[in-house]
Amino acid sequence: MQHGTPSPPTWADVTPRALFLSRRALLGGAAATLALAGTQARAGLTVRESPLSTDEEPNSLQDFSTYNNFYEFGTGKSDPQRHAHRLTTEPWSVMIDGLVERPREWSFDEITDGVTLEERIYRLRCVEAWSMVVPWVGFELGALLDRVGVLPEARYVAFETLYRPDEMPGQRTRVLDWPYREGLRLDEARHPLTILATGAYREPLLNQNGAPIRLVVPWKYGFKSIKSIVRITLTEDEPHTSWNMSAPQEYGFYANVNPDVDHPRWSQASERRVGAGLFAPRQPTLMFNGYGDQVAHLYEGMDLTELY
Ligand SMILES: Nc1nc2c(c(=O)[nH]1)N[C@H]1C(S)=C(S)[C@@H](COP(=O)(O)O)O[C@H]1N2
Ligand SMILES: [Mo]
Repeated sequence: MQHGTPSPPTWADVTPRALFLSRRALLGGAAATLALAGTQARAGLTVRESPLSTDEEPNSLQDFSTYNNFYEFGTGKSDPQRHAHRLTTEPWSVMIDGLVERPREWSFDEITDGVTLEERIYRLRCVEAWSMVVPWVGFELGALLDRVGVLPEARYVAFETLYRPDEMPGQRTRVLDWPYREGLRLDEARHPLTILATGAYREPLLNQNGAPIRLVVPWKYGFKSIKSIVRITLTEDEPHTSWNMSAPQEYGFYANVNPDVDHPRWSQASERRVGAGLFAPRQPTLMFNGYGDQVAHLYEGMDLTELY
C-alpha cells in the first residue's frame, strides 16, 4: 500500500495461509517437513499492516525460500535451502553491547515478547542484479535501540551472524572472514524503514532466510541485510563489514542501491526480478531501490558516486 490510499486488500489478504503452507510442503524432504512441524505451534503470525509496504506483488514463498544467499551454508543459490535445517535456532540470544547503558545478552523472547509485529512488503535488490518483493514480518530496529539505551557517543551499529562451523558448512571454508559482519550509521539504523525481521509470509523465518532474527534495510544492496544475528554493538567508529573487507573495490560500507554506479564487473542499471520468467524483460533499477523519498535526506551533502 502507498501513503494516502484507503487500505485496499493486499496480496497477503487474498492468499490463504493454506497456500503458503502447501507451497512450503512442496519443498519436500525431511528438512521441509521438520521445518513445517517446528513452526506450526507458532504459525500464522498476527501482524499489523504498514503504509510503508509496496503494492508490488510479492514473490512466491517458493522463490524466497529456495533462491538464497547465505554463504555460511555454501555459495550456490540452493545450498542454504539444502543445508540450513542443521542450524539450531532455539535457544537463541543476541548480545547487545558497546556504547549502550547496560551491555548484556538478550534472549530471543525478551527481544520479541510484547512487541507488535508489522508486515513490511519491501523490494529486495541484491548487488548481483536480481530482485524480489518480500512480505517481511518484524519491528523497527529503532524501537529496540530505544529499549537498550544508546549512549550519546554512539555513531554506528555493528552486527554479527552466528559462528558455528559444525552447523554451517560454509564456515569451514575461507570464502569470507567469519563471522559475517555488517554495519549501519546510527541514523540509518534508526530510520523507520530499517527493521529486524523475525518472519516472512506471515510465518516465522525459515533458517535459509536468516532465522530467527535478521536485518532488513530495503534501500541498500541485500548483503547489508545480515542474517541470523547474535551480536549488535554500538560503536563510535565505522565498523568493519564482511564484503567490504573481502573486496573493498567492489563493496562499500554504504552500499545504497544506485543505478548510476556500476559494480566493477557488471552494470547496476537494471535488474532481473526472480520468478518473472525466462522471457520477462529486465526492469530498471531505482535510486535507493525506490525508497529515495524516504531516505535521500540521510545522504545530503555526500557524493553518492563515492558511496558505492
Ligand atoms: N549472514 C549472512 N547474511 C546475509 C548473507 C550471507 O551470506 N550471510 N547474504 C546477504 C545477501 S548477498 C543477500 S542478497 C540477502 C539474501 O536474503 P534472502 O536469501 O533471505 O533473500 O541476505 C544477505 N544476508
Ligand atoms: Mo546479495
